[in-house]
Amino acid sequence: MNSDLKYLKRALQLAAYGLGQVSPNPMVGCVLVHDETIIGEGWHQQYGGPHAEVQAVRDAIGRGNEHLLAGATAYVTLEPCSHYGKTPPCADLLVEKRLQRVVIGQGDPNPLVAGRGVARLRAAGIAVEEGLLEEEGAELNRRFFTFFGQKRPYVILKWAETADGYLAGEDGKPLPISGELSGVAVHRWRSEEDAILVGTTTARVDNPQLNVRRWAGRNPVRVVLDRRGSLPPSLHLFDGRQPTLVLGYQRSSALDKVPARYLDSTPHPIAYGRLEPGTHEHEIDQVLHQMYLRNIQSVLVEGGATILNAFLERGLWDEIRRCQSTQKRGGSIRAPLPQGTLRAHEQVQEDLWTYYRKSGA
Ligand code: AOF
Ligand code: ZN
Repeated sequence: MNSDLKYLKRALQLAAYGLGQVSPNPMVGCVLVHDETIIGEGWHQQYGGPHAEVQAVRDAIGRGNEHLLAGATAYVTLEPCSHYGKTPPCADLLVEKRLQRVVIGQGDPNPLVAGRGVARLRAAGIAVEEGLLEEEGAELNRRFFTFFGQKRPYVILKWAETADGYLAGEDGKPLPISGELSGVAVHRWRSEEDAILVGTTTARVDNPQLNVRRWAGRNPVRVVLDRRGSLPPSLHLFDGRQPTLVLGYQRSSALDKVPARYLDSTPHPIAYGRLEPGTHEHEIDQVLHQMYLRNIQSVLVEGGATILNAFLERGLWDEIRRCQSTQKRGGSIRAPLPQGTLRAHEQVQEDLWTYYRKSGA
């Protein structure tokens, strides 16, 4: 393997440590190399925290390698930023430390940066090579690229079905389908996405909390579709413990009963997003757009059948995670038919998980 690729792959490995910690920022890694030796490395560890390049420079300094930065090569998985955001521009830092060469995995689609980071480096006389690790980077940051490329969050559909293909029992009540370890995996997945979405029936019948309890990680934004604003205020969803977005054609009457301190306040606001009746826009497009407007880059759709099928019919989804138990239980609500390209099977205790990607993706 050529050594540029070798160091970029190392940087990508570091970037991946940011999963579940950095969104809506991308996962980014950086490796600094002098004379075929790594003198410092780092990754973007936390949303709002220092970027990968800053971490790597600090690491080099901490190791007593500051004098080696001038003339070194920086390997960064994403184009170094050029804007004053939560932190000053990384491109400026690389210029200031007099790096000689910068090798970049792929460009940054964020309009605040796109191309400007590279232009700034070149203007300072730094040799820049771009686009050496696009495919792997696009896979790692698929949420971030979908958000900027398609102007909607990345959509993961998740459901658990019985061996005979049901989502819910005869009475419409949830069935205990997946086992202990599958439950832990689902909580880990919740911590990896910006939002979880459920439909009205699931909210009413299951009364879910939609938080991360069985894994140490961030809570996602809860999003609930409440078309006619009919959900009762007693639901966990309205407890103000987590940011919550209620989407409907009518403002939910539950919102009038929610204590004022929860409504559009920090840290845990409950917000209402209006869906417009009678527009040509499909409901699912509107649901995703409301999330896009709030900078939500990914969403785990946890049911029920109506909303899962709506996403499938509209073709607006990116991944499916389907859990099949070994037990037949009979039921009333049939599980959706998965589509797309089968990527992997995973046996988790008694459960078989199957992962699909949209064909062509
Ligand atoms: C980099 N290195 O490690 C990351 C970058 O609000 P801020 O200041 O954190 O900026 C966020 C934007 O910066 C984000 O949308 C993306 O364009 C870029 N992320 N850039 O040079 C990094 N995480
Ligand atoms: Zn930066």
